[in-house]
Amino acid sequence: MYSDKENINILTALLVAHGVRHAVVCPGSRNAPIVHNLYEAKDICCLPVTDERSAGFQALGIAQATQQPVVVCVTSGTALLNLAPAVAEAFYQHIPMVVVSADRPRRWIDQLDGQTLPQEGALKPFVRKAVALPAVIAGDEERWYCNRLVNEALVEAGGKMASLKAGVAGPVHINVPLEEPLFNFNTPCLPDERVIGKIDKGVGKANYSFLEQLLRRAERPMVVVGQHEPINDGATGTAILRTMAVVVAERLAGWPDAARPVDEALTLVAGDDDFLPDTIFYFGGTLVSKRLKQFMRKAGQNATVVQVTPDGQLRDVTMHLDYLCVGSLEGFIAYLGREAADAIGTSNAFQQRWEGLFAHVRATMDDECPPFSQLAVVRYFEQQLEDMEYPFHLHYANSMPVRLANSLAGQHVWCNRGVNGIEGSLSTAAGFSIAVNDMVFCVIGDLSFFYDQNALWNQNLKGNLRIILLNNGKGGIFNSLPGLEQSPARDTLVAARHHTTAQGICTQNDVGYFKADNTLDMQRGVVALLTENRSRPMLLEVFTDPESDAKALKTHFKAFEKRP
Ligand SMILES: Cc1ncc(C[n+]2csc(CCOP(=O)(O)OP(=O)(O)O)c2C)c(N)n1
Ligand SMILES: [Mg+2]
Repeated sequence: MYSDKENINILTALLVAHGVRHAVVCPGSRNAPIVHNLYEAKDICCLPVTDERSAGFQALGIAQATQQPVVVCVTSGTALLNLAPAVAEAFYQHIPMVVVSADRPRRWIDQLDGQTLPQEGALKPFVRKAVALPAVIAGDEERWYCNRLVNEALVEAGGKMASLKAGVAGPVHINVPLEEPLFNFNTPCLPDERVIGKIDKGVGKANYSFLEQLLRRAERPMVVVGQHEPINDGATGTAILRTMAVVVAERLAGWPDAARPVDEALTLVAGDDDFLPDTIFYFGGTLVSKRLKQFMRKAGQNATVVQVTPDGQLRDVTMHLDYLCVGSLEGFIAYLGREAADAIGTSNAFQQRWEGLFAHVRATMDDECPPFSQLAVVRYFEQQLEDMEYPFHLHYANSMPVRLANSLAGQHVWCNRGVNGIEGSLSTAAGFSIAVNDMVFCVIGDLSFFYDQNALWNQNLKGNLRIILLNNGKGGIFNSLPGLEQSPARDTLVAARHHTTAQGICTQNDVGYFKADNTLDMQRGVVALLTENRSRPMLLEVFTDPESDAKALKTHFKAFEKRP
């Protein structure tokens, strides 16, 4: 029988799954339930050592000899600190040692309780990863969190799949706070835990051949690309990937194909399992679309999910990650171009289904005729851009602008999507425009613009910076949060409603200023912005009504609620 503590059972199941076969255990009451579980797990051989300092070095020796990750399990308090010398040694020798420390619940730290000191991060400089598990698992999301933390630590230690070589292995620390009662052992078996494997067989080819095999084996493969710089090279590899998998890429992804408006497509296929992939390859950074993340989470339940990152950092966006593969999209494209030319033209029914879907979305959007709103401005601007023959770069600010870009932009879009702040979008576009001679367009909302107006206080700005200010007099995004309309504070305090215009700011900073509050003036303004020759920046301020903005967007998505 195992402990009744869920966090300990998740930990034990994953230690076994990640290849731990030896545990050096030190005496204590708080860690006794963990030691009990290690004893019960028949795959793990336990070795008792009282002196924790020595226990750490004995674990080091076992790991050296077996080339497997070894656990050293201690109780709370100074017991943990006594492991520091061995952990430091393991760090510089790249030895996979897994420190498991029992702890009191957080609320008892620094309250003069017995054998208690701040344990989280106590070994920080000398471990590859330190995690603190939840004390109590309350619900599915916390269960996922606990599983993910243990996987993260064991992947970093260099457990299952990772080759134990310099740079990819080393000590990690898992701190386990435990609530009393500690000693109930009535759980008959360990849970069946999701195991994340790390594919890191050295730079390049080996990792990519793993991806290629998975891609060829999949019946319904989907490549999802998050934020990524424009992909300009590797036309052959791109073409191969396109025929081997459905590629779902937002406009921030730099994927070189025609628009594939993902929110619209996913609205259309909601609930239709024929569109679910059996394998998901996730490249790049953040995703804008909440629908896409939810879709990946649903699909991930029954799909193999691989995340490919250059830095080997695990980000469990889908909540169902199976493999973390070290590599890059450019690297994989180049690899496919060299090694997988035979795959060209192999698109299957699943891909054709998705291609048909995107074609339908594009056709529906072409026929759309939105009323005057932010949506109509961005739509018109993007349509006019298609006819421009000069090179340009698109910056969209956070909030509604980047969401509109996701639906309507024809090209790669830059956006501060690392943390989604509204404070620096204009400054980023301004800096970009100083560094290039191409045209740089920045589409930005009013709060983001007025927040960052100092970006225009810069003598080095040139005529290549062109700004469309979508002024709806507040944070319009707060109109789209269901339930918030019940609060009388929504408009004035949450959405910061105001009546400011940018005219004075433009005059003060020698920025050309145009304004529009109707379709005709907006269209004239956009054309001027795209075509006028100027030595200083230009700005078009378009005034819209936030209610009309929200309504236009609602109507837009309504068209995708029913399949043809
Ligand atoms: C630095 C920072 N502060 C606050 C927020 C929260 N926030 C997200 S969107 C938003 C409103 C943005 O309004 P606006 O730029 O006018 O765009 P709109 O929603 O009207 O399209 C705010 C305040 C944030 N993302 N970053
Ligand atoms: Mg606004």
